[in-house]
Amino acid sequence: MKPLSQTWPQDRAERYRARGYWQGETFPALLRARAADHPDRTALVWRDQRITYLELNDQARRFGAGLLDLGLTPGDRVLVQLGNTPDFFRAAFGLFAAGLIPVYALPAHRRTEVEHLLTRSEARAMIIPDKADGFDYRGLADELAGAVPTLRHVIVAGEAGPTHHAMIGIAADPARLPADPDPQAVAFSQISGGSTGLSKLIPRTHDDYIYSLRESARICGLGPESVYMAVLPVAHNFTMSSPGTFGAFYAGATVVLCPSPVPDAAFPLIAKEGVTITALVPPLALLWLDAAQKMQPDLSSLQVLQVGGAKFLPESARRVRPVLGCTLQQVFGMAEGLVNYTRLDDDEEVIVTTQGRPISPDDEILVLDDDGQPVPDGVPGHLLTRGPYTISAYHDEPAANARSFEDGYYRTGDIVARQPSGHLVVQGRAGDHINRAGEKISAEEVEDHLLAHPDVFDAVVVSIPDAHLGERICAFVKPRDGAAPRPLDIRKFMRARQIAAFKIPDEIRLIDSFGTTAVGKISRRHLRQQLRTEVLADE
Ligand code: J2J
Repeated sequence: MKPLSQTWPQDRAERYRARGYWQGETFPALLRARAADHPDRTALVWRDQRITYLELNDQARRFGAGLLDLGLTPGDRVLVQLGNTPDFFRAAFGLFAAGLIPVYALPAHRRTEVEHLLTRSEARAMIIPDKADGFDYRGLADELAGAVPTLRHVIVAGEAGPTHHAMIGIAADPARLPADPDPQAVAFSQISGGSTGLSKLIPRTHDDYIYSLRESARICGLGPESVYMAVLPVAHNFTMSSPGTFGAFYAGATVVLCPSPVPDAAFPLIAKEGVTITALVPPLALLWLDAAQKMQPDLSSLQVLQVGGAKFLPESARRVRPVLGCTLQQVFGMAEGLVNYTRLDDDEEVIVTTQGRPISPDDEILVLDDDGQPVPDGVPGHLLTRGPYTISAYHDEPAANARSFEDGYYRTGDIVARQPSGHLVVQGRAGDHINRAGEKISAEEVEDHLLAHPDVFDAVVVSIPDAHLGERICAFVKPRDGAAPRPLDIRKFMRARQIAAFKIPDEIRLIDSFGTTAVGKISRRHLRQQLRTEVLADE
């Protein structure tokens, strides 16, 4: 098994320690400390359940010990594909306590993505729900059990079948848990949004991630009295760490798990639980703004609405304070590391027109032109960054690492303009991914699925600006000679390939040829740009 690691050059590591960023904290110690300091405080609220810090810590530790009893050993990877329920946190903190390494998948992922992540991480076990949103995760796990040689255990949060373990039955004496891990060791793997091909594994260490949580909690004003509501998937880096659920735990605050992002569910919960801060992607923020204008809900407890994951346009951003009565915080982050926030006391104009500035004084930011030369402030360029919580390599991806990292800097693929204050304004992407309501989708990956269709000769996938989603997926399909596939059938075909639903094109346009500049003679990137421009000219 290839170990997961993440390292920084010695001089930078020493600096980050000397400046107090890396304090040697670890996840098992963090939750244990909160449980010791304020055992009875509510850590999690879910439907009618309230779970204290003491209970969460105990349940997680017993579960972690039970996993070791199953035969898993520290360092083993465990895929976690759970939604916004307390089991996600029992699983994550149980794994931390046992020295096992969670690899987070999204609930929307299907066989293709899950198999890839299991294989890439050489996972020994996976933790899944029984059923959620009409999908039976157990059936998928059974299919994968034969396909992924390393996979030994399927653990079901809910009703388990004969070939699975029930999560509830896995428990043992925490005395058998190992000593706390090395703070420099990898705590878990996040996954990349993927601009080329399938997701890559992003190993994050205890020290680096906890630094970003601690500072995020401070920047977002979290304290023990704060109530953070998780609306977006909890496995997403934004919801986990900016400051997210883990940042809330860091601050000893309460996390409320919202069963659905729609205003009918979320607004009453905000009032009932006194939610002080929550986080949305732009399309949801727009939905909430419109609903709040109609419904006049009681949102008086809400102090901060964070919006991030995709660009929130100033016209929409401007509506947040008057309509919701709270401060907007724009968040521009990435699972690879760097996170930017507008500060709560920034001028309103800065809050509505920028995507914030970095967490750390040691986040090094480069904005470069196409030739790699720095551009002056205010001029858009490619954003590169390195710092105390930004990775310098994906797990076991030599080709992608050569493309994405240079001299310790991560090439974010984002085009930004920096203001003299250090605030960044996101202008777009250099690469070919589609940011559909905050979900990042690789054009190449969707094209590959389309090309597998027997009637498809070639396919080019582009992002099109969309009033609701921010961007939508538009696929140009050139059929094989004599074939006339219907868009409906192409969609059905893609669904049958068991991929996350958010990757199915919103629009499929059949096309006779890709113009005079034949495919193969110019780069696909260029072709995508050309087609995108044509669509925009039509609209
Ligand atoms: C424009 N583009 C944005 C923003 C992310 C906090 C918040 C978000 C993420 C996230 C995260 C954007 N405006 N406000 O991990 O901790 C686009 C950029 C970026 C990519 C990263 C966090 N906020 N983006 O979205 O790994 O293109 O992380 O490079 O999913 O989302 O996506 P992801």
